Amino acid sequence: MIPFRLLNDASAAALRRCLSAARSAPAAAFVAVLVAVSVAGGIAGAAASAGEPRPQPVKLIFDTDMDTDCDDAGALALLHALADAGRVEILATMVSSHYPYSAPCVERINRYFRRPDLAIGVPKGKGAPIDRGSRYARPIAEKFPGQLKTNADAPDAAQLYRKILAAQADGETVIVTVGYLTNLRDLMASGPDEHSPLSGRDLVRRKVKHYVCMGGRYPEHLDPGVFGNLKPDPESALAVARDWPTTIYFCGLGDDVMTGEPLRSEGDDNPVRRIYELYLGRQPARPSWDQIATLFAIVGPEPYWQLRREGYNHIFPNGTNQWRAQPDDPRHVLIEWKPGARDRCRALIDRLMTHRPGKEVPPVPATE
Ligand SMILES: [Ca+2]
Repeated sequence: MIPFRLLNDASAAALRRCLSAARSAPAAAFVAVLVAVSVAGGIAGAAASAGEPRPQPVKLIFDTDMDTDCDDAGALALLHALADAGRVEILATMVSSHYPYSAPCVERINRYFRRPDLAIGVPKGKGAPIDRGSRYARPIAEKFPGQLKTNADAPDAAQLYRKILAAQADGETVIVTVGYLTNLRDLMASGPDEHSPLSGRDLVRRKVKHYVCMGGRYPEHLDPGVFGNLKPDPESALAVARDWPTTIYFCGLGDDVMTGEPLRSEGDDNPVRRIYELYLGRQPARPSWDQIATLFAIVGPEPYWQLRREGYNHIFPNGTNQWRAQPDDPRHVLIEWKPGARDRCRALIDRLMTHRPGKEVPPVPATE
């Protein structure tokens, strides 16, 4: 609640100044004290009557695979809803997949939500295998209008990260990955260029507030089958977990948070509805891994989550993982549910996923 605290501190300081003035000029200052008290009370009252103080929008880079699962599309819809609510400024919607229609699919969703020009970068080097496929990305790219024909039309993600981060104030940008960690590995490995004299890692250290990683399961995930976000490109996952210079919030929640059913009553012009249809077939809903990480990146832990700070996320060479109590790595933080929060969070995700561009956004908890 930083803005609220600042407001109260500022009001208290104004009040102290008036009280001090009152000792030397009692009559005029008495009026000033009354004004100060009523202004302070009035602003605080307005904030309280609105339910919560209005936080500053989070400056966010969203990074998605947008290929094998449909929850990426749900997360991108939720992101646009929160941008329409003034809670987030979307700096870019990066793509970590080599599947050729993933970037066009992201662009089509951005266009539906009236942000057709959002920056999109894709990995140009090594990463997850290209043959992971997608049930929906190509049909969406072909049915809905847009500029990108394939990923080849989009620029290099690491370079785009550098350009965007260099232009931001220090320590303000939040990154969330709901796909592979390929672009972040490439960003950290990048060198000085026309955007910044800093190495990629130093640029991240200076500009990135923290990073939210949807990846792995907790306390452990030892199934070697290649699915999820860490195993398709384990080298990148290992490099980022080891070398990332700011806090990483790891999130593996979502298995039992089924969402997407209300999308069925959305119109044909909604690509997110179509993606869920193409992915799910006759299934009614899908887990919400990517939406949860994205929501956390924007609203912070309150009111749904608590943080486990001790320990670290041990990632094995094949991308499987295990949260270990020792040694403690102060950069690694695990996101866990607060008791009873899951159903309320699920309802909010469904409401945000069915947001229509230009329409009012349902109430969202204040940023911690
Ligand atoms: Ca994903």
